[in-house]
Amino acid sequence: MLNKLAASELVLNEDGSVYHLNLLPEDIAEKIILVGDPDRVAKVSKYFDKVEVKKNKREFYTHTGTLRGERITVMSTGIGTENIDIVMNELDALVNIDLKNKEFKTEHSALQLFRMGTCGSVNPEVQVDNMLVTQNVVGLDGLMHFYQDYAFENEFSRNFMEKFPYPKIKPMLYFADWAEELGALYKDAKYHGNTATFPGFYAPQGRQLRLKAVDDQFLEKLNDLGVTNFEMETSAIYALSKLLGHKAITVNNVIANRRRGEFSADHHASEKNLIEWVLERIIK
Ligand code: R1P
Ligand code: URA
Repeated sequence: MLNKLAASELVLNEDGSVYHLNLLPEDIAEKIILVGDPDRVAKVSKYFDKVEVKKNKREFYTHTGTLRGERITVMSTGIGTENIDIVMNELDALVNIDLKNKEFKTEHSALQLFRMGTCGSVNPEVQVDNMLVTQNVVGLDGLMHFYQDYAFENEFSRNFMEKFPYPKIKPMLYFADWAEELGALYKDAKYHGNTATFPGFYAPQGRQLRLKAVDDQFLEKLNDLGVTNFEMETSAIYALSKLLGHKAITVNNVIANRRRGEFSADHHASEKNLIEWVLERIIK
């Protein structure tokens, strides 16, 4: 691979910022909270002591400031792993590529990434309005089929792959190898789960409005294989962080229990609780 990147490969805006995130290297902290919903960014940054950077483009909103004296960034990713492809590559470019010369830096910088999201549960025992940290993640989206060096294996993944009953779908499995360093964020979570990341909200998550899903027992079968919950970003966050040398963890608030047909009675209060719960545990 050539060290110097062509203008078509690393696309920059007129001010030198990365193309989609619209950010310059000095706009981000080493510690970054990723949320799906752009509206959640201000709900997080209102807890900061001060906000120095507010930038946005498309669904990517970024606020950077300090909290209890520590520099921190909160950014929205929008929905889905295709957005995470953009977020991870452009965040990495901000710290590991010299944007002016379009050359890889010789010294690697590692980011700490915390996805603060929402999820549904497929396990009847996993109750709404509680925090779930993703231990293993099953990517049922297709993003990682396009990258080299993506295979990660452990006991959960071997068992899952052996028994997964849908030959047309190729799952990709990853896991959090950062848990011990996380302290209270990991220890205090009510659930440590195995998350499925889906490429859609309806049939991929077993929802049938006017269209039928290929298997109306899909969620039950995933639960039988040890899956506790599902959402739409974590597989790509874990896989690309690992490949790019960053540390990532997902904490999701469970807002729906699909097996019991329950939804959080007040998901705004639940979101506020998620934000306060995570901030309390990632800043000393
Ligand atoms: C679907 O409603 C969205 O909610 C979940 C899913 O992963 C998907 O992005 O997460 P966020 O609440 O973080 O967006
Ligand atoms: N996020 C999802 O992707 N699905 C749900 O049901 C809830 C949150």
